Amino acid sequence: MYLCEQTWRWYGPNDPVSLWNIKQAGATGIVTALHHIPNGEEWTVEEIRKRIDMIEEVGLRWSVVESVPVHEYIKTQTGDFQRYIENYKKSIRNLGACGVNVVTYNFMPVLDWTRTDLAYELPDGSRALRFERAAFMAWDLYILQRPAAKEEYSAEDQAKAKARFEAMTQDEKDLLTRNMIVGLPGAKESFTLDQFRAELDRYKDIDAEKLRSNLIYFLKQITPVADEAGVVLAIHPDDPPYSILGLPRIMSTEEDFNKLIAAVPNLSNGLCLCTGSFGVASKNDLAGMMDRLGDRVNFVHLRSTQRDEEGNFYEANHLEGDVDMYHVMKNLLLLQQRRQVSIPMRPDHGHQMIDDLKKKTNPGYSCLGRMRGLAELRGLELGIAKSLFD
Ligand code: CS2
Ligand code: MN
Repeated sequence: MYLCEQTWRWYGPNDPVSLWNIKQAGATGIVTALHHIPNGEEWTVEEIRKRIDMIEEVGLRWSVVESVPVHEYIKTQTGDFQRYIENYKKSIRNLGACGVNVVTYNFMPVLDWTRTDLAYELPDGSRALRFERAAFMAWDLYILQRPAAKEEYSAEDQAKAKARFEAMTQDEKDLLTRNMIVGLPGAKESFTLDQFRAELDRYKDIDAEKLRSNLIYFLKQITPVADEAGVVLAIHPDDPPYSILGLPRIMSTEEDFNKLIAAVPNLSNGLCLCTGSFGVASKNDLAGMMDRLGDRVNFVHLRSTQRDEEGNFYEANHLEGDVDMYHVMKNLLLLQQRRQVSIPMRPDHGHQMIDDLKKKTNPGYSCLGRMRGLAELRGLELGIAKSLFD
């Protein structure tokens, strides 16, 4: 019987959650990146080996890279992007040579995941990441002051944003800006407002079709190298799964992913099925995607979100919220039996809770909330597995 490989994201030696903590949480695989290497530069065999040694010293294994970041020049095809693609190829070859075989990446312009609140208090006193649409629009219209924003929001939305903005204190505005743009662990960059405007500006002539063709160009170059190096890729979906700040988004639905496969059929062209990201759009049928896209699912992020009619959402407990985790897990289990492999899975984010409330933790990546998530998920998986196959 094939069960998931239980993995855990670790930000490297500076992560307040240590490798021993992770071992005690019961994960066996590590998901990490060489965050100290500047975005776009080659990951050398030497640096990769150092990291492997650290991980293996406590009896864990480096299962998945998350992420080898894709430089903005590659996404926009500007500057010396071809050099960055060559570096990306080298990093993939080096990872493959060292036996690290799954590489996650995303192709979201400028920002990785976007939230307005990184410490939203839930009724049980734990804290979650949240996207509040009115605060987001208020930031876009009145703090960032993006010129096109006015044409993109309805009069009703603009009124909501205005009221929300006027009710904010200066401290709240500053915090909102920090949450939006100053960079999250694992995110690529941190910006000032002006730098951020300049980053957005790079995309003024890039619509979704152009961005998609840039991604396809990138994949056409990278996948043959990955195929040869024994590495599989896993593109992470957009979070949230729709366009924000006028930026194009091209990995928000099942159809988006199918287009990539049609354009670049190489076997290494795969998906990171992140239920929390895709799940924000109610039209995404997550359990069905697990089944239909299964042959290309190389990595799985399990978490849930709770949406409302206003377009807000917060990250719910792993087995609660809108994601139908039971059917997602059931199909993941069936998929693993069909393919005869264990697929790496990690609890993607968790609430800040219990003693972690007193600690400085990486937003979404404190220990105890993820430990709760992983424990629930492995129990769910084992329960389904035993009832199906025992
Ligand atoms: C992650 C993403 O924390 C998260 O939600 O799933 O930040 C993910 O690491 C990147 O998008 C992958 O490149
Ligand atoms: Mn994810």
